Amino acid sequence: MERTLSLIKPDGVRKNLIGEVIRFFEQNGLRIVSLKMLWLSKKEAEGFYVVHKDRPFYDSLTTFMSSGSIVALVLEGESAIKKNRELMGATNPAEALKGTIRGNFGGGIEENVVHGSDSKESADFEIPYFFSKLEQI
Ligand code: FUP
Repeated sequence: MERTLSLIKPDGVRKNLIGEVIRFFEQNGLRIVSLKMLWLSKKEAEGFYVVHKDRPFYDSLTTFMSSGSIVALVLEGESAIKKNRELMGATNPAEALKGTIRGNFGGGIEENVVHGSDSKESADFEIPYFFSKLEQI
């Protein structure tokens, strides 16, 4: 069993996709072990995406990620990191397969509805960024 962090981004929340996304995870064998709704400050979004700090899209991405409420989830399942990435689809919704979250609902490379840890190392940084030990049931 593996765990991964998922975020429903501000565009996903604005488009009323919280239930749809959560149901999709559950229907595809990922179990929700932690869940919360919150609104990141610009600083908190910068800390989360610090790995991208030298990229040209960093300022825009972190402004977007702090533009509204998000939902943070810890998902658990066999190969949960890879499985979640498959369910999300490619980063750019224009390249994401239909039937994936980004393929179905993404509005653009920035407004791509969901985030998911891309490796065990990322998950180990990202899960505790949002959830204390007590919240990781
Ligand atoms: P992903 O892991 O699929 O979310 O993609 P990346 O880690 O490569 O990028 C993180 C986020 O930065 C993406 F979700 C969207 C944003 N991004 C841009 O806004 N422009 C780009 O050119 C690439 C990524």
